[in-house]
Amino acid sequence: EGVGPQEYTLIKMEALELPGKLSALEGQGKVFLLAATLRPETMYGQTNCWVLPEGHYGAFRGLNGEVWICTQRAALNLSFQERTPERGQPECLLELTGQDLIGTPLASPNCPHPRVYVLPLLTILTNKGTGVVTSVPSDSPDDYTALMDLKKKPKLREKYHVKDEWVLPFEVIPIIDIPGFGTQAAQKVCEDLKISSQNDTVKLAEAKQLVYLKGFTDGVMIVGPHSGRKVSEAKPLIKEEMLSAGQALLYSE
Ligand code: A2H
Repeated sequence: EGVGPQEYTLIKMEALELPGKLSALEGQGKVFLLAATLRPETMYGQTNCWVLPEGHYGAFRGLNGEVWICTQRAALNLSFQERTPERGQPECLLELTGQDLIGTPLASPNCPHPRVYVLPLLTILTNKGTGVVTSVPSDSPDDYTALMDLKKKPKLREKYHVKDEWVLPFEVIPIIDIPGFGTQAAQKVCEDLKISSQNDTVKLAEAKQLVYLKGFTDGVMIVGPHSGRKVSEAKPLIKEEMLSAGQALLYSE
């Protein structure tokens, strides 16, 4: 944990349908899941979205008549950062669990798939970010391992009512070349360290450290409008593009 505040980019992942309990939001405006990331330049590699199945979430009144889904804690922080209509009093339209969100189809900025799905990640912390994470298995060891767990374990899919078609068609998308690690750095590091599941938290922390530092300092984008540029140069540009297009917002805690 660092000392100063952490600034996240919140990626607005739009619900394309409102299945199950979410149908109560019909007619309330566009509905977005807000995914907190430190790596806005990696959105070209998104394959799904993660929530904690037993986590508590809410659908809150956001700006411009939109509905934003995140934890209560994040909604309160957003309201004090002048990013909801009423300072200090985020309006909760609907209480949800992570399980209620699983299977929701989403459209996300810079994502090559027109729709990706909300899936369960068991290591999400609800006291960090928004409790919603966008999944980039090419560059995040957590995301890679959790996606492989779901692909390899039909029982795990069954337990969280995850349909095969929300997982099996989605492959790792190479987006960044890291000298020495290649274009699927998360996979390489997870294999090198022999990480066997998302619960292998000690090794995953080591893997994250390795890929994260190397990716930022030596990585080169191989997709998108900044292809050929270093990650460290592309990152602020891509972040600014999404912010000014209204596809993302800033959040700190
Ligand atoms: B990152 P830090 Cl490609 N619980 O985004 C668990 N993990 C969370 C979270 C939560 N509540 N909120 C955000 N995160 C994840 C992309 C990414 C991320 C890549 C590579 C590394 C990476 C795609 N997922 O993070 O503890 C989010 O995943 C490695 C550090 O605040 C967010 O950025 O340092 C990162 O962890 C924030 O972690």
